[in-house]
Amino acid sequence: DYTDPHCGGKQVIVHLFEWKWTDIALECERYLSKKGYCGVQVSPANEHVMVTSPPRPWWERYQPVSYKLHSRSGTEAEFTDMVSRCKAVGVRIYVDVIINHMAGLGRTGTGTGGSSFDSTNYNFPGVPYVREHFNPYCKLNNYGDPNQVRNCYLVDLTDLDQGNEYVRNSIAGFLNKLTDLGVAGYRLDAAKHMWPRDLTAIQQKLKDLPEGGRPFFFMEVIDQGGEPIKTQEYTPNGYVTEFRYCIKLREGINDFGRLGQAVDYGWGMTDSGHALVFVDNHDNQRGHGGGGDLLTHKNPQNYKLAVAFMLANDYGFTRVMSSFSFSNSDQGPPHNGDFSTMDVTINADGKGCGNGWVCEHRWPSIANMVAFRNAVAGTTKGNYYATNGELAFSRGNKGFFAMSKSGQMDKTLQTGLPAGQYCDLITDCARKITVDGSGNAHIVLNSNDNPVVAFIVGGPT
Ligand code: LM2
Ligand code: CA
Repeated sequence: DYTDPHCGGKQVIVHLFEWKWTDIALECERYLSKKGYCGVQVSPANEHVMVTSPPRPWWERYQPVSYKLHSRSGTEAEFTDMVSRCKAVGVRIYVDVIINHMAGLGRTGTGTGGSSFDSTNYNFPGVPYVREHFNPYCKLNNYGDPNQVRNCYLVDLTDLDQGNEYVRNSIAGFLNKLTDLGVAGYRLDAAKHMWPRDLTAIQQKLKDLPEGGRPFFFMEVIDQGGEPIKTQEYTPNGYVTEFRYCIKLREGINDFGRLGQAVDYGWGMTDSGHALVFVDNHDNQRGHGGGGDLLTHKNPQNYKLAVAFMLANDYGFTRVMSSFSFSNSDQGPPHNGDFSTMDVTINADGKGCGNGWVCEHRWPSIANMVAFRNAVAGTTKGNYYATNGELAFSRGNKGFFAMSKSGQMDKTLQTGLPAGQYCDLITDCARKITVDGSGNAHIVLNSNDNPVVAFIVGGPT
């Protein structure tokens, strides 16, 4: 079973996209542990190409050169320090691993860890991999053909043959090294481009975590309906990304009346116990990887509502995106003159970041919903109320959530909760809610900044 994230029942991970290991270690200690985040998806940790044209794009990290732990985010020593410091405060690390391919055809030179490579000749001495470890060249241009999707070259990236025993052992060795360091799981990049049976064979070569249990796996499978490859082929291997939810959440924020149908099993959406869900990811927020018209930090008001709803709703295992600001879709992270990644600075109010880092995971309507999701885990929705611009529901008899598109609400609603005084989690108790003896409460929202209210039984009062 590859579905346990190993974080003591916590329910939310955050993708600290392109952050340096030193900054992630600090964020675990000063913030994520206190807010109840389960863990962090980190950018690829292994050695990758350095692309000069365009200058150092974010996507250079999706072209591996070797499995040495030396990337744009830092050295092996820094990585190791981050994993153990985060783990010590109860925050786990999930590594984005690229095992479908190595660097793109035609690329040669030296990687971030000093290894030479020559994709033209299929030579990656840092692993090492040679010609026989790759599938024969064919261009991937027909997503209607599962054989092509698995065996041909995605955007000319040199496609590894995961049916080859040496390749399987090399990949397993890489993952086992990360497991030894205390990593709790993996995001499998381009899983759709690998055969599920090969992933199973690789998983069978993996160690248990030092504290016991199988590593957590979530596979990137872009299934938006309409292609033969389905997320369900991968659920035996762990969680699978559910990209249709991104579309459903964007539509539902336009008209809250549609959020009741945000999970559409008629459309083939993944069962809740295997769906890794998110409002946007590092790819589709910039038009890559199945991107389109989605909600991102660039539309902050609707974005807050979408993420808060996702965290309140009873579907999937949730991932919050934490971005850097960008104006073109290739642009890499905020950098110094030598292209080294800039430090993350924290704003004085703690609710955002500087130096070009957006830190959506610190926005109150997002960050404070983590405690809500953790508290109501295992319950279902009740007392559902929705109009075009207002929405509210309870989660079992443990919590109540409401949001308003305009930021305004003045409504008496059934909460399903025991009578008493409750604190709004979003505003750290600046708003208080009284539930009367029949379970009703007068819900008042009047802030554009915090268009969401959430309270839990057993929370602060
Ligand atoms: C994915 N899913 O399976 C991601 O959705 C996708 O965004 C990734 O591509 C892909 N896997 C590989 O991990 C990203 C990026 C591409 C970029 C690749 C490799 O979206 O634009 O391709 O990483 O860095 C770039 C160039 C492309 C070129 C390729 C190979 O944009 O034009 O293809 O490098 O040199 C000739
Ligand atoms: Ca492949």
